Amino acid sequence: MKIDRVELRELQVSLRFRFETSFGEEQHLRKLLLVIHSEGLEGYGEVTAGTAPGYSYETTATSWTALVDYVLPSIVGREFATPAQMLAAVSGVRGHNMAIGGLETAFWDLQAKAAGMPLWQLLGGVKTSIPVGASIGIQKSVEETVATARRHADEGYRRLKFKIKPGWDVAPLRAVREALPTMPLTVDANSAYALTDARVFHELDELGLDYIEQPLAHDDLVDHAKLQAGLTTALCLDESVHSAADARKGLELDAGRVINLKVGRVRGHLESRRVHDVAASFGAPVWCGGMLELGVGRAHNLHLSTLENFSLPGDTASATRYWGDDDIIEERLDAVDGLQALPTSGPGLGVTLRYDLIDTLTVRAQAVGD
Ligand code: OSB
Ligand code: MG
Repeated sequence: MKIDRVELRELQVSLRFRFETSFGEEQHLRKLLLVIHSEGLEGYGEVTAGTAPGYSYETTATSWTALVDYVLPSIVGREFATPAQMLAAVSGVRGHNMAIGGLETAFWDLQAKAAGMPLWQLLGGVKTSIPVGASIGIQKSVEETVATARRHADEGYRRLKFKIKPGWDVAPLRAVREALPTMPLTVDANSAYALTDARVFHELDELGLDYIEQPLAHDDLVDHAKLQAGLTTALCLDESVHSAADARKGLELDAGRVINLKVGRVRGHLESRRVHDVAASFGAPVWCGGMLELGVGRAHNLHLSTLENFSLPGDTASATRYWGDDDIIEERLDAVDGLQALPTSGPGLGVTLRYDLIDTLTVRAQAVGD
């Protein structure tokens, strides 16, 4: 497929809630939408970087620069037969996986459209209905946490994940466990702890959590392995895994027993499939993480989640929960009884862009190519 032109748009959007994590608070966000034009077809991708460098070093602004200055000049005007070929053309760019992931996923959409098949089939998926959970930010009080937990359980979510930070961990989780004795529960520390905090994790170990997500440093595997050795609860790696090689090292070290797979963090669908396969070879489940995506990124997450070894509920919760009526696609990606269906408006990603709305959200736009 020849890449005729790539359009970038930076969008200003607001979440319906303030999302607090151990690394900060988010509500008013900048998001990057990417459209590849090729031979009369359009492929859609979304850059999953944060607005600020709290989760990782990548941001919407660094992604813009990486794409415009280094990635797109090696891509536009050229012809690629496969995502692997396209990735080879940018192999000289170290890091910036979320920026490149936005482009790579758009290329998959394009290829699926050219083949006239749904993206999930091209990816090799086998499921048609995706069980999802919800990721719940740090609340103002234990009572509020329990009330939020009950509300999400009543809405049908299949697993509830709670953000924790030092000083906000065991007490809220004990209260939620008491209120919801049989609900699958997890916690996500986003790297806020050190090995010297092991006591917290031994207390959490008593609560029957499905896993504890990324307790230690964002670039660590060795200390996670030390912590895992003393716990019954599985650790789940998020920030530490940027490639299938990282997944292999983490699982080989027993730094974790579950992987949160985020498409952008590993450079796109091709590497996601490799991470998925490595995890399967270790007998470790994966689940699809979220980065507060708009409809394009959310749809990519759902298509990827159809692969066999996505055996735990993902973070791809209902779009309406985040965006109300203001998602950028026509299709409503809302879970029913904790299950998300795949968007099916045509081949590929199966979504329709709401260009009128997108125009009002756009704060800068640039096209590369003709
Ligand atoms: O660590 O999984 C994370 C959101 C932004 C950055 C990192 C994370 C998250 C979430 C929310 O947990 C996932 C979602 O609801 O999209
Ligand atoms: Mg996480």
